[in-house]
Parts: sequence; C-alpha cells; structure tokens
Amino acid sequence: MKGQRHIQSLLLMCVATFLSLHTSEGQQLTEETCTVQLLVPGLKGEPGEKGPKGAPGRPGRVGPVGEIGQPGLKGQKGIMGHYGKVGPSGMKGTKGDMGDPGPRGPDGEPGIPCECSPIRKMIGEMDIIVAQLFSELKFIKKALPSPAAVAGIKETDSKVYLLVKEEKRYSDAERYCQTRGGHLAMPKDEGANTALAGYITQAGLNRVYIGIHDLDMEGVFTYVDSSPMSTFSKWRKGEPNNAYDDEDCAEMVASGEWTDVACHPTMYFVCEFDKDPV
Ligand SMILES: [Ca+2]
Ligand SMILES: [Ca+2]
Repeated sequence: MKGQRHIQSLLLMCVATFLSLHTSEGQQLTEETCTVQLLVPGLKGEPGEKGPKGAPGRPGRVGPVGEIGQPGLKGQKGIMGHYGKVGPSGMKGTKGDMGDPGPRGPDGEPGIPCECSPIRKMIGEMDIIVAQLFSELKFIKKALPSPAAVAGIKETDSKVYLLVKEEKRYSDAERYCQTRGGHLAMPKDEGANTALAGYITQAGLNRVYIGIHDLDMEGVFTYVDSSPMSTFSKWRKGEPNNAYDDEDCAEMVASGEWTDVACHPTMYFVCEFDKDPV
C-alpha cells in the first residue's frame, strides 16, 4: 500500500511537469524527465528495531454465561444478628404472695342517724337476760354434783332415765318416750330398780308409770319392749292382783315396789334411753 501510494505521487508529479513543459519548451524534454521518475521501488530494507510497547487494546465482548458451579464448603458461623420482633404474650402465671397491707384509707362519710332505739332497747334487755342466765348456770354447775342433775335426768352405767312430769295415760306415756328414742322405764335388775326408786323419791313423787304390762295376755307380764320378765321382779306383796279385772299396766311407788294398775288413768312416768357405747 505504502509503495503504491508512492508511485501514484510520482505519476502525478510527472503529469504536472509534462503539462508545464508542454506549454513552454517542447515535447523531447518532457519524455526524458518522466522516464527517470517511473522506476520500480527499491530493495527491502533491514527490519527496524522493535518499537515501544503499544497502548492496551479495547476490552473484548462479554462472553457467554458459564455453568453453575459446585456448592462450596460450609462457612464459619457468623456473628450474632439483630434482635427479632417482640413475640406474643405468654400464659398467665400463678398468683403471687399477698403483699403488705396498704396505708389506712380516709375516714368515711358520717352515717345517717337510725331510728332504732326500740331495737337497741331490746338488745340491751337481752344482754341483761343472757348475763343472768350465765350467772345462774355458773351457780348450778358449782352447786350440783353432775351435769345429769343439771339436765334433770338420772344416769346409770348403761341407761339414762328421764322423769316426765306430765300426766299421761300408759299408752300415751310410752308413745312420748318412743318419740324420743326410748321406752317407759324397764327395771330388769336390782340396781336399775334402786336407781329408779331413788329418782322418784328425790322428786317427791309417790308413783309413776313404768314399762310393764300384761296387755297381750292376762296374767303374763312382760316389758313394754316385749322382752319377757325372766328372773327379776319387784311386785309388792299381794300384787299383781288385776283388781276389778282392769289392771293391765304397772307403776312403781316410792319404795321401788311394783303394783298392777289400770292403764287409763293419767300420771307421771319415767322414760329410759340406752346410752351410746363409748
Ligand atoms: Ca291384768
Ligand atoms: Ca293391782
């Protein structure tokens, strides 16, 4: 390229020279000048010294996407991250211990005057009665030998006797005792009979109904609980005599002896109750 361009420049110089000579001096001179100028290029010279390093070229085009690589080894544990959001509320806890008492509150409003003088008077009277009863009870406890005496009853080892100062027929008297869980008194040995006799005497009485009768079969006395009269009896001399053919019940007199009597007259009586086994 470089050589061709050199030849072209030489040709242009020849043409220009020809045109200028053609107008002033003649054709012969013109031919001589061009012949010298149209020779071939010279021999190739020796290679020059290596030039300086050129400037870096422009970056190439972006290459295709490469294949997915193999997973790498697990890295080391990172540093602690930021705190997360606050979680939902937990379950209600157990009740704690009671706290110290608080300070005293302010005084309340004054109350409305009540019209309760009658009630106050009644309460005052009751207070007096209670005090009197308390005083009497204290005296009785001190004066009497046993609680049984206070209650108006008499006790033996196995029985509790209650003298009832209400006049009743035999059947009503027995019903009264049964209603309270007992029977008319049934002395079945000398000890029980003596205790009953003492009870009657102490009360200043002459006779009471006891739980003995021959209502089921004339002449055959049994206890009111239907138990038979086997070994013990305390009939007064000449009794039972079934006087007027109308004596099917029994009473105890102050001496402790028994007599058969009619069942319909009313008189005091003694109930007996079994003691609860201790
Ligand atoms: Ca009889
Ligand atoms: Ca009789």
